[in-house]
Amino acid sequence: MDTPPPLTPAQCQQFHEQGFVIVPDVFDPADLEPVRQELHREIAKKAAELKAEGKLTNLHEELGFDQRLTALQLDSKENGEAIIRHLEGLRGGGFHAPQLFDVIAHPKLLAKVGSLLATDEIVASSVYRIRPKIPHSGRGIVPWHQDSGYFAEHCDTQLIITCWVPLVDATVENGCMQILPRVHRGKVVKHHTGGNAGFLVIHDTDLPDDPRKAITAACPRGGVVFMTNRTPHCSTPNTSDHIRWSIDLRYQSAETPSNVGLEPAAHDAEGRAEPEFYEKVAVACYPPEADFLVRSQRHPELVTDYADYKRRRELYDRTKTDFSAYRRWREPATPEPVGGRTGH
Ligand SMILES: O=C(O)CCC(=O)C(=O)O
Repeated sequence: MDTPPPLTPAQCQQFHEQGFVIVPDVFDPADLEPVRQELHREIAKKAAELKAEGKLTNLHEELGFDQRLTALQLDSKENGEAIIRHLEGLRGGGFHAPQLFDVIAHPKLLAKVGSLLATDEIVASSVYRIRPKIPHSGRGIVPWHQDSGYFAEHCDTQLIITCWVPLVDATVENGCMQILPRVHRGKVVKHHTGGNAGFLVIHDTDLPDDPRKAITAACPRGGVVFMTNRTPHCSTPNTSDHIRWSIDLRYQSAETPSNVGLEPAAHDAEGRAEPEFYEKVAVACYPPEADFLVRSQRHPELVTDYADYKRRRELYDRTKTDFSAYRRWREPATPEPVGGRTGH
């Protein structure tokens, strides 16, 4: 295969000046077909499990990738939520199939990310999310935030790139993102806990600019929205008749603090690792989830393959964590969200 092209100088300039760039043709839509099909298979598998447990009767097998979860959710909100939680990629068993890893480590994407980070030493984060935004359902509506709101404070001034990859054409009707441009060089502003669906939220009055200046980040399937970790963004309701599927992936330079190479030596009965592990892992921008090297000129032998990505993700998953993205923003006496779940 030919070496995939980096971003053009004009695209890099837009990213650095405005805090985002939308590139409509990073992938061929066919490159995303395996992950779409695997997600669809996973929905079928989960639905069959729920049926075997007596929790549903209609599997909605006749419906396609952008419809089936809506029907399952309409029949039972509880079942729909259980399937969404299983797919979204959070700690606790989230989706990490080979087809997803193939997107994370895709040479076409890494070529573009490398041009924004100005390096060939690239670390990917396990802080990725898979978002099936169901029509007319509140759950997928993400309030204003900066991704740094969820990372450890010592990484506020680092560059962590979010690559937002739609698996269907993302439009204003199906609830694509809104992005506030040209303010990403400012600080991480105050976030509050208790936003829609448990997300963090920046109140309009704390936004670094008038939200009416937001741009609508429509993006076709095959395209990618690249953003910085301090770019304020949110997403709007899905008023269409189909599911808005997307994946958001995160990358940083290998020079940026990460937990690459760090692993617990042992666990106690509660899943706690040895104290030295927690001391060392605290340097990472998001200590509870495994980072992994996906591209390296200097150490190609250390680039993570699928088996190691899976092993590291599962190992971190089993390791009890002290880090909570919410602690930084919690008003005194606000309880932690149920299960201490974190998510962008
Ligand atoms: O997909 C969405 O609707 C929101 C995505 C988002 O907030 C993120 O990637 O940080």
